[in-house]
Amino acid sequence: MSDDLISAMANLEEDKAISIVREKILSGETAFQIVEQCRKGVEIVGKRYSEGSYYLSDLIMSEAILKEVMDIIEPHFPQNGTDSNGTKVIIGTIEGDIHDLGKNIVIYLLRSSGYQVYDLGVDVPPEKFIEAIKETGAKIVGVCVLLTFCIGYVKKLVDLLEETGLKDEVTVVVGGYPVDKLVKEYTGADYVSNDGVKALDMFGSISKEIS
Ligand code: B12
Repeated sequence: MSDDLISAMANLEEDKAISIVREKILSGETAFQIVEQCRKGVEIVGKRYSEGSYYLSDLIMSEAILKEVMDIIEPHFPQNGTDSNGTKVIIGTIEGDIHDLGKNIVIYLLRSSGYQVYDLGVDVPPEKFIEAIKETGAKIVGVCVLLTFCIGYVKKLVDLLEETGLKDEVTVVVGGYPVDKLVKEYTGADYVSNDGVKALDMFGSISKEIS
């Protein structure tokens, strides 16, 4: 994987990043490959921020560049529409957290594969997920979390699902940068993923299982 886009994103070189993205599309790189390189670039932005060499304004800048890139590459994602049976999915970023770029990518991928997605937005309290499950009858719940101190709210959501007797009715998939096996164990979620493209296959298997 070439590093030019990763470093342009990491160094917040907006014009350079955009022109590299356009070149990559022309040379046949897929939208998936481009997203992954951008994700790696903003991961470096995050590292520099936590080390103190970047500021909040730099995080905001990385968001702006990533949004521009998404506008360019969105039409280049494949439109599958085949393996989902129109399965309903509820998705939202958990309470306390407003990061939504990754969630929006996942929503885009799901919709272009034929899923019926209900986007609850950001900073969503566990209770609101429960209401939405009852209203829509969705059997898959996607939860996005990037802030580690919000992972407790994901656990609260899974606990609430247990309490309301809905846990066996739905499959909970948690996604986001810090998500790993430990988060799965701690929260009681069914699946975790920090890669939106791989998550699409996961949604495909879940959809087949429940239909
Ligand atoms: C951009 C950014 C912001 C933007 C967010 C803009 C937006 N609309 O989302 C802004 C500037 C607003 C922001 C604010 C803050 N941020 Co911020 N931010 C980032 C940054 C640099 C990139 C995040 C991103 O968009 N990545 C790109 C996307 C594509 O990747 P992704 O989210 O991982 O998504 C992929 C997968 O995870 C997966 N996925 C994502 N969601 C889902 C959901 C499901 C269901 C599935 C299956 C898969 C899936 O698919 C995606 C595609 O592969 C990260 C650094 C990092 N390493 O992530 C810090 C980071 C997340 N932020 C951080 C912090 C601290 C903050 C602030 C607290 C800063 C502050 N002092 O105010 C605030 C918090 C605001 C809040 N209450 O949420 C920390 C969190 C540290 C921690 N341990 O919790 C990070 C890690 C930076 C750091 N290293 O310190 N941030």
